[in-house]
Amino acid sequence: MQPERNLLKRRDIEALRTVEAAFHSGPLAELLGSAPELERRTGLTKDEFDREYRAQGRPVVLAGHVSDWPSVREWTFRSLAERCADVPVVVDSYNSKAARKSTFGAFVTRLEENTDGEDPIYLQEWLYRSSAPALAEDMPELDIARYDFRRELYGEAASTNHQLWIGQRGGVTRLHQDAYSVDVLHAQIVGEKRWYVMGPGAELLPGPDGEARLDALAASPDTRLTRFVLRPGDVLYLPAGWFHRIELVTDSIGLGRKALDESRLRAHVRQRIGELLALALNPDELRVTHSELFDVVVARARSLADRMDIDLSRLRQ
Ligand SMILES: O=C(O)CCC(=O)C(=O)O
Repeated sequence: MQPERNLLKRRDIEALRTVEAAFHSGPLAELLGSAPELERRTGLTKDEFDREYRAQGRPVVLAGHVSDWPSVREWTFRSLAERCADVPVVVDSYNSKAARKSTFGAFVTRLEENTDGEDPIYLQEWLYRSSAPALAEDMPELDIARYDFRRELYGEAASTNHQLWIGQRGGVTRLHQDAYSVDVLHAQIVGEKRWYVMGPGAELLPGPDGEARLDALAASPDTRLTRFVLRPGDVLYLPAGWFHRIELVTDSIGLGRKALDESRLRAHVRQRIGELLALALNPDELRVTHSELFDVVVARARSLADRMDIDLSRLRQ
């Protein structure tokens, strides 16, 4: 496999650290203060959304789009802990050193006790439908996401394999593009999150001395940096390929709902099959290219197989 030159696309720890540091000092960090807000629209109909945003690949925040969801009106950390006390979860799964197994109840108790602002804890990409499916009733299907072509590919159950992101003020999800060419539709349920977003053409390349050219990233029109805060009831639409980094402004619960545009079907299938084959045949390479996220990739594959009733244990025979 060719090594990826764009540091924004690499998932090894060195590249992740370089990119994360760029948000704290240097040319990119300086640009953050003057970055424009993403457009916010209220009361958009599905047709307007399709025409003005999806068809044109333009990101947008649909302000208050799901304010009437039961989850947005009723959920608290405590009420969820009571409903899912014994459900197994992996906390801080995006950080290979901090990742650990817990129960959802113990995770919330730890979050409530961890009040000194140090090392905020974050339950990232919880594929809750496999272990706590009843929660889905409080997050009805999004009208604007009906185009999700994964229904045709995998069936209803697998295509609704959404993720909850539940964490503590100060928690961060580092900059990434979503895998498998899917669009991001992220619904904010409890609390507030600040998003930093860059266009799919953003590039951070090494210069002749091997150092990352942060000045070129900050100066390029392809970077298209915006920042904005999502509040309860808001839904973010981010077309496939857009980079995003998230900071929790308060303790926060969000729902990551992905959708595959039919026009990206070929890229989606290529990436999914490529990843499954790499997992089955060459996991060592994936461990290197995805050193921080290897277990997350395995969890995604397991969860998809589970939702499709595929018994992966046969693979090992
Ligand atoms: O909320 C977060 O921390 C990350 C969410 C995300 O990356 C997504 O929904 O695609």
